[in-house]
Amino acid sequence: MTSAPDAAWRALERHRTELGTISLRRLFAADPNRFARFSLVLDDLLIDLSKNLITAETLSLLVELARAAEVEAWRERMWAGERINTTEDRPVLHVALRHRGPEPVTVDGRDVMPEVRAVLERMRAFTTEVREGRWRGATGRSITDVVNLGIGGSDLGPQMVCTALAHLARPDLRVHFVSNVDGAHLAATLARLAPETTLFVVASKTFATQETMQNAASARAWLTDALGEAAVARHFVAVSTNEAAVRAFGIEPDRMFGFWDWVGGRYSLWSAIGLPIALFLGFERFEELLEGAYAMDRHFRTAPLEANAPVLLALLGIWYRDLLGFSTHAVLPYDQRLARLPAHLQQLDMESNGKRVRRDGRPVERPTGPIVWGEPGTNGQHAFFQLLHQGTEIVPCDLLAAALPDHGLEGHHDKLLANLLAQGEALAFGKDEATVRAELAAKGLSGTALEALVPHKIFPGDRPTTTILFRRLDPFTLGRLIALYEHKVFVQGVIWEIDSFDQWGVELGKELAAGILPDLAPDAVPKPRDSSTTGLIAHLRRLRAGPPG
Ligand code: G6Q
Repeated sequence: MTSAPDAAWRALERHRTELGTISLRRLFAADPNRFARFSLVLDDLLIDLSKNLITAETLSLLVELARAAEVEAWRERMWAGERINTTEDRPVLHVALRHRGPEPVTVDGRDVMPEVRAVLERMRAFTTEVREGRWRGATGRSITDVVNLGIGGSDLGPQMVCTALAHLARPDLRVHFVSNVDGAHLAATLARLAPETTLFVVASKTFATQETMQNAASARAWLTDALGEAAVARHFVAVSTNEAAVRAFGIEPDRMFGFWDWVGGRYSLWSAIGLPIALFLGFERFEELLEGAYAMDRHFRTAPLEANAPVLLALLGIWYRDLLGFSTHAVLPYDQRLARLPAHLQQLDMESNGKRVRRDGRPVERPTGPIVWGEPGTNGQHAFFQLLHQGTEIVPCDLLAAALPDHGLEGHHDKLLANLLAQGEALAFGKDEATVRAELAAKGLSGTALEALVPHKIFPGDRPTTTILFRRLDPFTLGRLIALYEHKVFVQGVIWEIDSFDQWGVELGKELAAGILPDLAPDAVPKPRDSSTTGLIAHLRRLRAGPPG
């Protein structure tokens, strides 16, 4: 018997064949209202889908797929606190962290909101104390530098937000993020800091991650060498779900900010993992970020699928990945402050939907999550945009920008926006042979010189972009934007029938390195392995033993 999703997939496959070559030029010519028909407005947020390779029928078939896959029911199961992260047997409730309404959010019949609010209140009190200079270091000086020690989900989100909103921070309280176990990262950061005025936030859900624990131990030694053991109490706080390990490290529970196993690492910036954000920008700004996400949550939960921003972005991604065979997706913010957004979304998307088996263990039948990558415009234009325009891969792109800047420099922002608009236009409509010939002729070229250049100067077009515009990059807008992508990833996971909330591939890395570590010691007898790894270990040991002779 054909299931409802199977029938919806088949209908899409037929539609894809019928469409043949999709020409954006033709689609725009055929419908003067294409922009209005294919764009979505949520307050000041505009999402223009019109430059995508879709017709109205494509969208309605995609929406049927979402319906057949029971996206609405899965969405409600998430909000109901059901254990939809099946392989870890956990609920998925990052939406509770930014829930601002009076309604309860329950897990196993228990409202989690009182605990969520209690942690937020402790974050408010602590961050206010630090920012007002009332929290003193061991020698009585106030804090000027906060160092977040965390990796992956305990680093990327808060770092991205702090980078994006640094224009709202005070110059006298700086924030630094150290993630890599490469000591070069911590050493370069500490070299600029004074122990007396530095506060470390050890951010680790498990409090067992090798990189973070090594960085925390080295930071602790750096501090105690200068100020003595007793100083740890004034210069270290922890964000974790593992109270016993935090205590064993020497941080008392009153300086620990907790969260819960139903918060995935890549979805945790809304929890106490956001502590560096609140320290850097102030707790009110952090709350505005939560408000923005909450606004997107309400939209996602209530808007019909046809007009639901995360759902539509998800469906476009499905169309490109599964029906048109595009394997990557670029996020191109025309905003230098969003330089870390591609890295955050890369983790969000690739860790969530980089899966090859379905929830029930059967292999997936279609490609799942794309490779997500990107850089801010206009920088990317002078680098990899060549491939976007004329390469053999088609890369659907998201172009993002604020209408208004938050700096006072004249002459910049219009140029930035003009570039975004020009790129979207060029990628969609290209440059045809007749235009190329006319341009070259106008430059005085003819004959074989002209003929030799023509093929190189043609831009095929039909390269899809989604443009996302907002008034300003403020905490509310950023919160709304991140939640938009989170729900997009959720919807895709439901349609692909995968568990978007586990990360066994990441866990593997954590185990493997621990097994090899002892074999690097100079006097170790390495365990038998494949000849390549064995050879590499031997070579490293020779290199580390010093120069030959
Ligand atoms: C995120 C992943 C992963 C995780 C890090 C850090 O979803 O699970 O990126 O956040 O491995 O883990 P800890 O917070 O436990 O140190």
